[in-house]
Amino acid sequence: MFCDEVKVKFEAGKGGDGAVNFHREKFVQKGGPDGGDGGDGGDIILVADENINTLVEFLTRKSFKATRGERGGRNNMTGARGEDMSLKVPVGTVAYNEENEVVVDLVQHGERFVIAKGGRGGHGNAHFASSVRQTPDFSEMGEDGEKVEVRLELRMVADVGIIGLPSCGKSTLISVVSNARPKIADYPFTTLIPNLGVVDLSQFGGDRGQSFLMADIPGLIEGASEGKGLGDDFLKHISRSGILIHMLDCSSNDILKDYVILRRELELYDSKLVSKVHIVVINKIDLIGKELSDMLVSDLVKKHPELKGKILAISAVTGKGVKELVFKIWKGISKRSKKSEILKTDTVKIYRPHLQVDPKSVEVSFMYEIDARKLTVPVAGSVVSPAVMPKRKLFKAKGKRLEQIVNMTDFDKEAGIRRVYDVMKKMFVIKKLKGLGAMVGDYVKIGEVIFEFKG
Ligand SMILES: Nc1nc2c(ncn2[C@@H]2O[C@H](COP(=O)(O)OP(=O)(O)OP(=O)(O)O)[C@@H](O)[C@H]2O)c(=O)[nH]1
Ligand SMILES: [Mg+2]
Repeated sequence: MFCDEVKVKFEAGKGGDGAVNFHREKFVQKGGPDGGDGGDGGDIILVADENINTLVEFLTRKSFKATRGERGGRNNMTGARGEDMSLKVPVGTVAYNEENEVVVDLVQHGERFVIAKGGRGGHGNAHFASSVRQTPDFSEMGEDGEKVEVRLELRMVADVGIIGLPSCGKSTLISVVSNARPKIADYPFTTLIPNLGVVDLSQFGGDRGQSFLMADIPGLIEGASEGKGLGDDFLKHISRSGILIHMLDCSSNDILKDYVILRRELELYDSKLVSKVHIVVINKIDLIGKELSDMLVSDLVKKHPELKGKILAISAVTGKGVKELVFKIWKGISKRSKKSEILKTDTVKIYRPHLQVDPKSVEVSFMYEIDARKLTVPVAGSVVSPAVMPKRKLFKAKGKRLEQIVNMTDFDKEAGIRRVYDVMKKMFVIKKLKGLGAMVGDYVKIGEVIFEFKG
């Protein structure tokens, strides 16, 4: 089975919670804090593998979850890391985020990409010990693992792609020049899925180690862009190819028309495809004499002068002209840089918001005024009763690291809340609130939690 597009959910492992523990020994009443950190959650990693050519695995399983990190232990023991989950994908797999931006384009065998990062393990109470806080009785909870929903799309990475009407002999050609063994038959649409083959030039008298990749895709017909035949969606597999073979069947009634159909369908799918280098191959010349085949070539050139020197007449079955074609392709490939077909970093937006903004920066803004008596969510560390001060301003503090700390705080522990206030001070949230005219008792929302401003 073949599949070249699929939507998948990935959830990395949650970090383990930090531990609260105090060192205990005989004759020692209460030792120092020694609660260890939680282990980080496992990552989910995509790995490009040339031995796979389909995304079909992801059709049967559409959501993946990596394991969580373990809780920290006593004696400063860090919890075990969650296990990473590596998933193999074909070379040429592109991941898009929900905004349809390219997250990654995996074009090389063995290339790896962390598609969902595991959550950080929470710090144990040992981490929070300081000269002024000798017995911290709180720890952080583990951070949630990154959750992403992506669309994976396979765009084969082939140096040369063959396009043509059904039954012109595309699969026959790839089967005689490469290691691909597609089905060949005399009815249209024999090929239902793209085939990829390695062409080894040493088999044609070239040097050892010289090779290129060739792709054969299902046949195109007039109206493919409107979904006729098998449609034109398979053209994405030749979109990275630097050279396109346009194959024509010399036994067709009108190869001039066939050529125009191919060009038009390419243009309608993606106008960038028509500007690629292309070689016209007239196939099955064993069925006609040399005279007739020369005539077809000159007819084509007359109509399309730009094709001069770019047409080859071959017979995939008898092998006539095949070697010449292989070297013509090789010459074309060596001239160009392969890298140009990779979705480059300037067009690739790595969807990692925390890499774009300084994680420690915090933005504080006024939201609106609220009635404290009507608040339905609990306020962390509230001291001013709503009855005393019903009307309050609500502010919002936004920042990656700050929100992360709040999310990892256990609010049942007074000391945990105190730590958040310390962090707010360090990150200048208190100062910024003052600057915005906040009064003692006003509220500040961080993530989903509301705090009281204490001045
Ligand atoms: N006489 C002759 N027949 C050929 C030649 N090349 C291919 N054929 C025949 O043409 C028919 C179609 O060949 P395929 O290779 O399956 O054609 P295709 O372009 O892959 O067709 P689709 O996958 O349906 O688009 C088969 O019966 C082949 O044997 C050739 O050079 N000479
Ligand atoms: Mg075929």
